[in-house]
Amino acid sequence: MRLFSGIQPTGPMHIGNYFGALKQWAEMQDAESVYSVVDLHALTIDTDPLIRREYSLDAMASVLAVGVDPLVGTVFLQSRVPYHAQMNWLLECVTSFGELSRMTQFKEKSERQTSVRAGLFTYPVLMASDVLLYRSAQVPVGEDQRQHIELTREVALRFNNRYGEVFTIPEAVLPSAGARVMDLQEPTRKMSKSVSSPLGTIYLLDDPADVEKKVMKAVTDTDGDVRYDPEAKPGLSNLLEIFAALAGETPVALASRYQRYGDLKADLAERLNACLAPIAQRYRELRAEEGEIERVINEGTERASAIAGEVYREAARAMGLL
Ligand code: ATP
Ligand code: LTN
Repeated sequence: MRLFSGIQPTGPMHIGNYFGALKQWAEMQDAESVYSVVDLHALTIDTDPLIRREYSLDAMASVLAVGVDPLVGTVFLQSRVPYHAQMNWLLECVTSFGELSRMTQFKEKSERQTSVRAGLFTYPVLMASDVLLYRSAQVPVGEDQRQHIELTREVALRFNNRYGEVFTIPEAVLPSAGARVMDLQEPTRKMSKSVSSPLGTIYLLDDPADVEKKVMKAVTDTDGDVRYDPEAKPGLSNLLEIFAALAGETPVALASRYQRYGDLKADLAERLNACLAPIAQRYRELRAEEGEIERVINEGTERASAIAGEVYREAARAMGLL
């Protein structure tokens, strides 16, 4: 079954990206999976062009380091396949201003910026274009992207009704644990690449000592009862949720095995470090191999373009473009 997902090269990857998305990318990959570092999306945020280039290479290396294999499926850089920007325009003309105004991520992100780029407002349409260009049936993402996938479905249905059956209607696939990893210092806010929270964010490339420090200092509460209760105990429940994503157990089952926050935190730090060590090692190897990432990008561009070109032409023709 065709899968598509994308990740923005907006900075170093964190464990929210891993448990919410990248881990599933690796687990679900097959000959039909298409994964992209969506560098056009990252243009919605102000970044120095030289740093932007590095972020794209870093993001590619992170995707490969978690186990996504370009020999199995397709891995590519969005800006190398021009059909994404072209399809974006077609679909902007199938999406309403009102629909985009309801996107909660836009509301949150635009509040944090002084000058809001028009691209930040229309970006869900580019995301819909990404997914629909590959006729993807499933889209592995974290919880924060659920609303964008819902919009993608509505746009695809509207297009199909108006112009003929061109698109597959996709669905979001969320992990059972870790779909919304929260910031360790501010557990009511999601862990994020674009908000600076050095102690609250665990990066895939953090030193083991830093991971341990961040987990041990994670904000919890003072009632001392180890219990999974995201409403009343957001900090502790977030740690249990991360632990559950690592251990393949439920947060409730894990909670029942601990009496003290300190013991839970120590075990969690150890498990996290065991999970992250091979990822960091593979990442460093890839970043040191000059040319390897460029080879993957070139190969991926060809494979992605072959699929996307065909679907783009079909959509354009259906809308009446000659
Ligand atoms: P930003 O904070 O700049 O929006 P981000 O950290 O959300 O960036 P993206 O590139 O936008 O990263 O997201 C890539 C994938 O990671 C998406 O599928 C998204 O749902 C998932 N993801 C991001 N943050 C989290 C999180 N805290 N918990 C679970 N999944 C997450
Ligand atoms: N908008 C997403 C990244 C993204 C994506 C996609 C995810 C862009 N295109 C297509 C899934 C499918 C984000 O900000 N996390």
